[in-house]
Amino acid sequence: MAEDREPPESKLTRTKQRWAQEGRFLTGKISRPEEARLPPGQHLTKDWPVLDLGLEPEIPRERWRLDVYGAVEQPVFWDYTQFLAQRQTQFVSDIHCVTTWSRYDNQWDGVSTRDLLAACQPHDDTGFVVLHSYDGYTTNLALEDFAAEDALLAHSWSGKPLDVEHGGPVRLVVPHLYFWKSAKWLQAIEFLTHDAPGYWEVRGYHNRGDPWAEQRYSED
Ligand SMILES: Nc1nc2c(c(=O)[nH]1)N[C@H]1C(S)=C(S)[C@@H](COP(=O)(O)O)O[C@H]1N2
Ligand SMILES: [Mo]
Repeated sequence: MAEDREPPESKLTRTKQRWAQEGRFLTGKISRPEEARLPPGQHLTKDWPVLDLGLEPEIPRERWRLDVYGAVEQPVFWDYTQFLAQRQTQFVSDIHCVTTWSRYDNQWDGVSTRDLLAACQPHDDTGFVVLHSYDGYTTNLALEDFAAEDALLAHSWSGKPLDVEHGGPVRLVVPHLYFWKSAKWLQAIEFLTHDAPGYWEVRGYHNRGDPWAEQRYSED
């Protein structure tokens, strides 16, 4: 099981909490993926900003482990070699960060979440997933969002192993939700029958985070 140590509150954490309270960046517009590629309130960037709590844990690939546990028939515990031995999938997708930058056409390689689900076989009453990271970060997803067709546990970007600053050895990528749902430095995946809000979700950010509906912040 992943340890639930709380990461420290940084200046960034306090600033982003304040944005949630103020409703910063909300446009009040609704846009649909069919109509426009760029969600409301977002702007395009060509570079790839680094956003995290500032801890950036360095996990050597030979010491990395993925622990999949909870409401599943077959708990999974893979080292990096076992992870790479799973069926490999490639997707090209867009990134939408809640701080308003978006980046198009990111090429990811890794294990699709659907292949992971086939391996661990969640129980019928499982509805939620919590991602636990090596920096103490957590984020929650509904099982159906985790199981999206283009979601994957990525080890490479643009054909190269993922840099530490972007979450290597392995990060989650869930392209249809704001990027805070895409946990970097993935350590464990916990399957639950009840929802359990994560780091940003308990600090004023939306529980689901759909960029097309501009679900930046929680309602209350
Ligand atoms: N483990 C971990 N994952 C994380 C974060 C974090 O602080 N720790 N930050 C999230 C946020 S808020 C964003 S916008 C993206 C940023 O990913 P990037 O640095 O690769 O652009 O990672 C997400 N995943
Ligand atoms: Mo973010």
